[in-house]
Amino acid sequence: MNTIDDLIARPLADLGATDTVAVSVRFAQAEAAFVAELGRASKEGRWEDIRDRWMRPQGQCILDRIDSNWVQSTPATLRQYAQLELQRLRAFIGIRLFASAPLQAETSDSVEGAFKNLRIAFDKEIAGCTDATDLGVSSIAWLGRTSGVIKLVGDNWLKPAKPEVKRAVGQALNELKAHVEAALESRRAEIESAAEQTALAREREDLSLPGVVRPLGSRHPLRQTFEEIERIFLSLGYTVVSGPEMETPYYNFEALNIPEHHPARDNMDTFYMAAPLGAAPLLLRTHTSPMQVRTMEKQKPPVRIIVPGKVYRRDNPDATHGFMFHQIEGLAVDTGITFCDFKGTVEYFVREFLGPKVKTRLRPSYFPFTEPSVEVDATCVFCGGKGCNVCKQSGWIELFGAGMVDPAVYGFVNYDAKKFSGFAFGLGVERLTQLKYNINDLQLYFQNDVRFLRQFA
Ligand code: 2NL
Repeated sequence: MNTIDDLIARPLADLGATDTVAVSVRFAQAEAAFVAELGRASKEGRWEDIRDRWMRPQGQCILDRIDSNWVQSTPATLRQYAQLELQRLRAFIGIRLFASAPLQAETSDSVEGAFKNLRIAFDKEIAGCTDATDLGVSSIAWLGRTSGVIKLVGDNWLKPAKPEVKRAVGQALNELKAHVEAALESRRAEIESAAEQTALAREREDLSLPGVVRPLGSRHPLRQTFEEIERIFLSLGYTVVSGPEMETPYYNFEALNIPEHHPARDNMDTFYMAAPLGAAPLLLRTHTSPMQVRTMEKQKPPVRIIVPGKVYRRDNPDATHGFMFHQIEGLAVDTGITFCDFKGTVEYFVREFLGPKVKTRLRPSYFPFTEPSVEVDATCVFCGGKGCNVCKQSGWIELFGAGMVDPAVYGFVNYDAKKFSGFAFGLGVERLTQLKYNINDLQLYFQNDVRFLRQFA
């Protein structure tokens, strides 16, 4: 059985030198043991036994044994704390024994004296309360329904009081109870407002402190190029559209005049998704052209769109290759669009993008979806056309591919190829960014190294 004697036998030193909570728990156990013993003993009218056991014989009563076995044997760091706990326990027990002893009062004056003692003890206790927890403990100690001091006084003083003093005892008890309640309440208010004051002081903003600098970050160079190119084509009346990165072979190849086994598929080897048996396979788009086809399916000319986005081709990464890159493709279809409109648009774009001094030239090329097809070159932005390492001494730099839309493509989207004509182009965003900023390694775009990225802030 875990009696108070067992408890006392175990020194606090076992607890570890820093644990005040463990010390408090021990004292709370002792207090609970006392309350239980007193409750049992009072019913049998044996309160004196309890008093003798807990307080009387010097050095042998429980409180003195707690002092020597717990407090004195406790490491120095905890001793002061344990001493306070013991002091509290002594007061607690003293008051309860006092309230349990029959009232030795023949006159109302002596009744007053007895109650005054309780009141002094209470006032002292409540003055020592510094927080809501302390107050809660005191509130239960005094007002607790089963073993609070007020209840003990009611049982032990009021109930057995002689008729001559009963009225005075009742009145004094009511006054004490009212005092206890009011004092607890006002002390609670005091503690709360003090806590609020401290919190306010702590939380007050000091407007003279320097602000917190939050790094803003910057747009990725590729994003900057996207936005620059979009701005140029928006100013020409184009609309920006985007679409899925997962496509069907029909939109990525067939509708663009690239049938199966066409050699143009060779350099567009790409990533196919596993499809359920019998279902059409899906692939990662190799260019953003599928979205132009989708737009033409939905919309009759005039069409003026650019389609920015990610595209994928199976490739081994190095300074000039990656398995993913960014494209902006453009498409203009209307009645009477000629190669001349195409040239004018290309020149306007290149001058807006690289500056007014840059000249352009067109070289014949091949794409399955355009006829004729061209490569657009610009005079080298690094040497002004004189010849340097970047342009391999030619004075020209290849910018992008383009051409007049092959009439075969119109067949797939139900456009009348006799009525409508147009041009299309495909810009590599990495390449154009590289030219503008003289970046020599494609992989730098995707490594997220802030030393690289900060240069474009
Ligand atoms: C390049 C060249 C090009 C197109 C893309 C296109 C789209 C449709 C119809 C006709 Cl729907 N053409 N796109 C045309 C010429 C060139 O891209 O070097 N891309 C990185």
